[in-house]
Amino acid sequence: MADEDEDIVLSELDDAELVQQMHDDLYDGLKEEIEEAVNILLERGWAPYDILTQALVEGMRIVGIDFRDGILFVPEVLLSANAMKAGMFILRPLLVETGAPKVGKMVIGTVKGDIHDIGKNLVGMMMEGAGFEVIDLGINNPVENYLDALEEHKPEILGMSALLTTTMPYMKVVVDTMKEKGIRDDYIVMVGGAPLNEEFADAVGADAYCRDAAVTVEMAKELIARRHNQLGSSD
Ligand code: B1M
Repeated sequence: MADEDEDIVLSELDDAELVQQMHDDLYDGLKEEIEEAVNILLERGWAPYDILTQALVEGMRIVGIDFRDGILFVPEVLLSANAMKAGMFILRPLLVETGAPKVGKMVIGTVKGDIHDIGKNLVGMMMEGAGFEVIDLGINNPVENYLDALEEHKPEILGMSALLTTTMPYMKVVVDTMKEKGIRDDYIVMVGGAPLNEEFADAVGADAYCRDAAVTVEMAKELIARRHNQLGSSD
């Protein structure tokens, strides 16, 4: 693909061609091209969220299919992930920019054994954009990290991310430990990640399964409002 791409001037492509080219460039792990294209779309008046979903997330979805099918391997996917992160880095301040008062606090981290963080980062960005304060614990978190952060930051919400079928059961370890310590009901527990579903979230004792970042924001607002109403009526 590189040879054909040498002569392509990104700024000369129309929007649809540029988005298509971004999918290709993400696939090829071309960080600088992704940065340039994100800036071009911003200059053309695209909303940051549309660039994120239509160009970056969709591009990563395509990468995921070929990774699954053994066409792409870890080193190549790492380059794609780096290119995606570079695009997200440009969009981040635009997505999190909000004059709104803080509506709540969330601690979020990827569970032990799992180093996938693109989806979690995106959730964090969207939550910040919606007025939440977000404490990001990063990747590969054992239960102690979550518990320490809950004690230190006293958030309303604990968010956990897992992208592997082998790591998602760890969410139950965290929830069960919270139950043992008698603190489970002090928090709203929200979980997400590509292999999860509603049934799994119920099984591990979470309050909500979040299919994507936008759903996470809506769900967080709803659950916090519900909690405030419950606390209000029990006074
Ligand atoms: Co990985 N990987 N990977 N990988 N990787 C998957 C997950 C996989 C499905 C690919 C495949 O086979 N099709 C597969 C898992 C299969 C399975 O478990 N059944 C897989 C595998 C096997 C592996 C390795 C084991 C490969 C190996 O080493 N042989 C290895 C594991 C490493 C480890 O964690 N211990 C590995 C490594 C990697 C890279 C390092 C190369 C890279 C990660 C880079 C990084 O994150 N910094 C990588 C990537 C990029 C992927 C895919 C291609 C893309 C993931 C992604 O970023 N998606 C992925 C394929 C796929 O998911 N289809 C794959 C884009 C992102 C925006 O979506 O993360 O789903 P997502 O997040 C969404 C929602 O899920 C939700 O909102 C997000 C935004 O809308 N969400 C939450 C996520 N977390 C949430 C938390 C919340 C709420 C919502 O809290 C409230």
